[in-house]
Amino acid sequence: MSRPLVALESTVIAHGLPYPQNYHTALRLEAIIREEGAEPRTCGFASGEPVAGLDPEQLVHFSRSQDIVKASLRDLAIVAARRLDAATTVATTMWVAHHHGIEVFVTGGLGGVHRGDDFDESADLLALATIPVLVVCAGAKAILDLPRTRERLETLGVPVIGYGTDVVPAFYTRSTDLPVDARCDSPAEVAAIWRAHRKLGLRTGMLVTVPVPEEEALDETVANEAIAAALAAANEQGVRGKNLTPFLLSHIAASTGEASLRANLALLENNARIGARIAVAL
Ligand code: PSU
Ligand code: MN
Repeated sequence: MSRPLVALESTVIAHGLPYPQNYHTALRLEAIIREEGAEPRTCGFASGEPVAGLDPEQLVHFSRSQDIVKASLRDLAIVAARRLDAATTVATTMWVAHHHGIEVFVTGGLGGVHRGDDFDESADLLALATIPVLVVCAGAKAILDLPRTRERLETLGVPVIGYGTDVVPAFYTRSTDLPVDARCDSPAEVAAIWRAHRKLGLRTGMLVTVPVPEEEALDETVANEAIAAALAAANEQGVRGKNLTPFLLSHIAASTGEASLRANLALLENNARIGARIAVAL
């Protein structure tokens, strides 16, 4: 019997983490998924073609090159027509995964509604509303407006599952006061809800949120201060649009040093393990 497939994104590699940690992380996540009995498929666009399963050479290229485009949904046609190399976000990794018949996708943090600007809303939410893929993440990134992001997911009909938690985690930290729609404590429970979702013919994605491992979670005060400083810097320098998320993440990485990087790596590895187990349970 062939092993179940698990998709991974490439924006976190090309634009979300520094070199060389990004490359090592890409390989580590793939290894964890194999350990759990599934097959990893890191997604991206190579010379304008959608790829589910970048090879090690391509992963080096995506980790080191400064010329990798960050591609969300609105960029795909341009990337394809111009034959560009492009890293896929949550939104476009869902698209590539679905295109290749992959149902489970593991990532770190979801995009959502940015703070102070209700119109800057990630296409990750549109993708969740329209592409039937199960996305395992550590919540929406804490740099966002989490209550508004939670409301949008509800409006769009996206089930939000808490894996071992009753509240939505906040990426660097383990909790918020925002409730999940259902708590699951095993891969089998998640698999049962996803199968029901598909059987009902629902066309939306589903979110499985997993808190960052306790030992590596960022102190809440440290996280909030780093986020406030990053938002102030972005405002001052007029950073907007697709550059905003990478700018905020690298500002936080620089101001908290190792701590936020450690949290980021720990939650990615944990999500890979749980995502693979869910794929196996399916
Ligand atoms: N979370 C991270 N690192 C990242 C991202 C999220 O910790 O690099 C990326 C994901 O690929 C996500 C994207 O889909 O940021 C959202 O960007 P935007 O807000 O521009 O849609
Ligand atoms: Mn945006």
